[in-house]
Amino acid sequence: MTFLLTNITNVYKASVSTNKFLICCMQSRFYASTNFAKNAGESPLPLKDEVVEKLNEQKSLSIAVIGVPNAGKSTFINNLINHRVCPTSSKVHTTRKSNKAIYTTGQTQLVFYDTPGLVTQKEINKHKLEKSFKSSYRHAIQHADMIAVLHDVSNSWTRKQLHPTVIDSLKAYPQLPSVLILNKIDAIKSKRITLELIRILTNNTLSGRKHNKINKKLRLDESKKEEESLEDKSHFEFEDLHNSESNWSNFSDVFLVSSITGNGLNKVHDYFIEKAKPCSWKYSSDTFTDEAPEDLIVDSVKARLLDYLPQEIPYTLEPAIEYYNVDRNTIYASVEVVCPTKRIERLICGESNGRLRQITERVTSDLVETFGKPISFTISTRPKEKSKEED
Ligand SMILES: Nc1nc2c(ncn2[C@@H]2O[C@H](COP(=O)(O)OP(=O)(O)O)[C@@H](O)[C@H]2O)c(=O)[nH]1
Ligand SMILES: [Mg+2]
Repeated sequence: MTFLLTNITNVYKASVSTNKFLICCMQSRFYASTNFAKNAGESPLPLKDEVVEKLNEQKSLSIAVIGVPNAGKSTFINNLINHRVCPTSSKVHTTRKSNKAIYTTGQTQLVFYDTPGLVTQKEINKHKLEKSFKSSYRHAIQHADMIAVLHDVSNSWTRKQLHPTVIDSLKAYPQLPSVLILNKIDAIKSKRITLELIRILTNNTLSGRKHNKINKKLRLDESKKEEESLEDKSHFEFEDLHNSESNWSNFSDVFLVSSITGNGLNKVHDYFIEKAKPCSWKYSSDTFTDEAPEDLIVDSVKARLLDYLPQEIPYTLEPAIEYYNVDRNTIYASVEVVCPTKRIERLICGESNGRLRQITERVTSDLVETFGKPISFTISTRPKEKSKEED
């Protein structure tokens, strides 16, 4: 039986040589291994009929979460299932594939496809993204039972229209039910703006019992409109967009959430559970991702490099796993970041390796949350030219 480490420890080792920097970080958190729960009861094996019955009770639902980069898709999934499975960053990701986050509660298994953000051809060129970027996005939708469009309402330039690729995807899979999730509502002060947005983005199709409350509120606001001053121009911005081709009339439901504060997430969680259909699970109940741990680690490093480095630099870096092993329930891993030049390497490391230390700490703490295990983790850097010389 594996169990318990009750303290938090941080140990840093920094070795500095002319062109190789290494930061090592060890962290552990209070956690319980799933083996503990499994072994604790020592209950006898269930009879065959009981097993069949249990399988019959199983329900599942796959949800493709789509939206522009930085809409908050990964944060939404992580906080909805209360487990950091998807790496997050404040900058546009370069994740090329759809990651799956698997969540099992009671008899229900939800499978979320965290799709790479939709991008324009210009962005694909700019960040040198591969062609597979687009196809992995399509793959996710093809395998889903439902589409959840995550829309960032904090950006006043883009919030009034759904991204054209979102509309195209919804049109391409009309048989799939879709929901609209307005994210980052913490950034909107006026409720009226939110309600107008719902109306615009759904082409004014909020009707029926489910939306009565919202409709009533919208009607009330309509009557208030004239009385209000011009301080908030949002009505006028919105006028032209009614029935626009850039919005969607067939959303089954609309949710308002703040993925970062957790506001509204419970409702979406319960909704997905309710929509799950009888179907045997694709994954065992303790699986939370189908991604290899090595890939998850590299993706987490990529995401945090974006947070800590300026402009385009993180996109030029090539992190790769150097070492991965699990020993006595502790993960030992190291990632090497190949830098295009020595100058960029110095930039990543920062003065006295301070920046590299910060990045390592941050990734380590992300990984502890992801794996639920203590981890000894290092990041090393080397300039690309060096390897050429050596070769
Ligand atoms: N204010 C606010 N920020 C959010 C919210 N959800 C996500 N973010 C931030 O938006 C950025 C992008 O989030 P991420 O989940 O990586 O977006 P993705 O590219 O769509 O997966 C991060 O800096 C998040 O902290 C939210 O509800 N409110
Ligand atoms: Mg993401």
